[in-house]
Formats: sequence, C-alpha cells, structure tokens
Amino acid sequence: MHFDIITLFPEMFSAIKEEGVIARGIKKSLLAIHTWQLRDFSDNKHRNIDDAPYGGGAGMVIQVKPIRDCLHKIKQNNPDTTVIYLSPQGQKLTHKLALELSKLKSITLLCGRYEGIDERVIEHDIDREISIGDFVISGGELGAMVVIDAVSRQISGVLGNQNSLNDSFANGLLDYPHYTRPETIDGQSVPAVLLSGHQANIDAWRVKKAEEKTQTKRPDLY
Ligand code: 4G0
Repeated sequence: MHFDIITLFPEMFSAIKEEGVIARGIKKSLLAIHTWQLRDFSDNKHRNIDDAPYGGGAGMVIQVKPIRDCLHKIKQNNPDTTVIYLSPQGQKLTHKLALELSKLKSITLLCGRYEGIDERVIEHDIDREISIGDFVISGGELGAMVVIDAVSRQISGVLGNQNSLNDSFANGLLDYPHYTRPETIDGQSVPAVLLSGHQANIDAWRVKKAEEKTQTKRPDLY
C-alpha cells in the first residue's frame, strides 16, 4: 500500500514512519509513506496557502490552487489513487471500513487545518471524506495517522508473528482478557482454566469472556 499525505506538518509523521508496526511494514516494502508539504505548492514568496473566508468570520481557509497542484503532482505517479479528506463531517472509521481501504493500491490523505479547506476541493477533488470520531482536533494529521495504522495492520505481512484476524471487532466482539506471569500478584490469581493445558476449555472460556465483556462494556456492538 502506498500512502501520500498532503500536510502543513510533514514532521508529525515521523511518529509512525520511524517506530513500530508501520516502520516494519516500510522496511519490508509492504508500505510506502510519502509526505507532501502543501507550502511547497504556494505561488508566493511568503509560502502562504490560505486566505480569509468570503463572507467574513474568524479563521483562515486553505485555498484550492495549492491543493490541486499537489494532487496533480501525486497523480503523475499514482493516477488511480483514492483521495481521502479527514474531517469531522466524514464517514465514521470502523474496522469494516479499514478492511475495505486495505484492498486499495494507493491512498492519498489530505490533512486540513484551521477552519477547513475551500469547499470546491471537497466537491471536485475528493473521493471520500472520513472521520475518526465525533470530535474536533486541531488538524487532520492525527486522524491520517489513525487511518494509516488501522489500514496497514489489515495488510498481510505487516504484523509480525501475529495477525489482525484476532483484533477486537474482527469477529464483532471485544478481545478476551489476557494474563501473564506471575500466577498470583497482590492476591490476584490467573483464572485456573488458563493453567489447565486443556486448549478446548481455554478456547471456550475465551469466547465466553469476550461475549460477556462485549455485553457489559459495549452493548451497542452485541
Ligand atoms: C476539516 C478530522 C478538518 C474540517 C479533522 C477540522 C477531527 C477530525 C479539520 C474541520 C479535524 C475527525 C470543520 C472543524 C481538522 N478534527 N473527527 N480537524 N472542521 O476525523
């Protein structure tokens, strides 16, 4: 999967490019992440890419031209890329949507700041608008990183000796509880079945616990 990211803060993406699961996917050539500084597509010496809103009001709006020029450049190499805009008005990101996006060859993520971007970009240049949840954050960058992580872990080989089939939500349930050494700490013991060596009983217990946990913590999923 090839990710292109249009942003005013490309340095933020070092958080995922240099560490953890995504870094490993890049090393294995299963993932590529390319950031584009939107200011490089400014047409003035001040590198401005925004202006005041028509009709007045607070804040600044990112202009059409730099975004369109940047997308044009990206599409020279990736003509079939799916362009996604991160915004609170988008379709809610879920496991199911991440799995669907993981089948694509190339994704371009447009990160907004300030009050947003000129609506004509959304009308003409964006394939999908995605939201990571019903809240506002200062920019689309953290949202883009959430999308990249959720999508990348669905790509075969990106996770090391595990796979995403056991992730919470993959089977519609939350995860079962986990324990490791020691067997007892501060009077709290590991459930006996996990020490029994009886794998069928362990599997059945885990399914029961996953169902119980889903019912109490997330009845809306059950
Ligand atoms: C576009 C995404 C981008 C519009 C981005 C804000 C939350 C999300 C931004 C706005 C973001 C999310 C209209 C406030 C940047 N905040 N929920 N902030 N408006 O996915």
